[in-house]
Amino acid sequence: ALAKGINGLDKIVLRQSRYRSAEVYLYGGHVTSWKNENGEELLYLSSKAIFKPPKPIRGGIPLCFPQFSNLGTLESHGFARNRIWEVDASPPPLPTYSSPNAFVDLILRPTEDDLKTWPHNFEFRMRVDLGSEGELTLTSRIRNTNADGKPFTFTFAYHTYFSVSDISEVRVEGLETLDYLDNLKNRERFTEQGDAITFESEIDKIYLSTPTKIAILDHEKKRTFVVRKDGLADAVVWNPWDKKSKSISDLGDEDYKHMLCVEAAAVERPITLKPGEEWKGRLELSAVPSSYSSGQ
Ligand code: TA6
Repeated sequence: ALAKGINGLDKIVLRQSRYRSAEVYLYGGHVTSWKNENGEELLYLSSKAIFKPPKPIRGGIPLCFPQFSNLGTLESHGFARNRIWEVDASPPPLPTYSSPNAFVDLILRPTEDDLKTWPHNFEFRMRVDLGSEGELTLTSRIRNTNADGKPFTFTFAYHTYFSVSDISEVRVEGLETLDYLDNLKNRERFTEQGDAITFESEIDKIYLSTPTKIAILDHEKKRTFVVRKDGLADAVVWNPWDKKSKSISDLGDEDYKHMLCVEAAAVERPITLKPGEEWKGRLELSAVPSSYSSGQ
């Protein structure tokens, strides 16, 4: 059901139990909240977030499409995150869903103006599903609906902001020994050495062809986020740290201590779709007590 969110923007509240819930704004098709059975917020959302088009919402899960980052002709991270999406009343069936009340199907089609800057017709459908164990699944399906016979190419990311208690106590497992492009060094390619990733300064790396499972261990909270992804080869890890944070007006100066972006993405090898073709990219997030998190 639709509800009114901040600044009167429409949002959908998904609920599995009294506290277990998620919220999705039609503005951006943007997940802004994901709460566990104790009512604890699992996503970071900036207290300075501006819920006003055309500024994308800072935090939650921004959708980067049809261009990840600012490498390309479009605005940074593309336009999907600052368009008003619609509820998709008759979505094509997906194989499984967890509960009739706890999912929503959204759709984005290009506006006339979008077609001027990115001249491709598409249908971007996304299902947001809150499972009975509190897992949050986002399934995106992007179809080329060009009538002119032309293929199109895009990059993509679920730019998820996780809430963490203290960034210097956090480690990420599943990316060690992988190649990455370092966004702080002109996207030069390096190989990650040794152990799990820990954080003591600004990081902005695109890990290439990663395993489908990545874990974020929050030592202080004794919580592990498990990220599972499908159709998205890469994973971006971003934390702006103190100096960069000060240049981001809708991010609190100290907020970098309590957030970490781990983003399921398709960046190194852009996706190309011919007319009629569809791409699917799936993200599944779960949050479990740390003691249960080891193993695959
Ligand atoms: O995913 C990392 C990144 O591309 C960084 O380079 C950083 O700029 C961040 O996203 C936030 O971008 P935004 O356009 O939302 O300010």
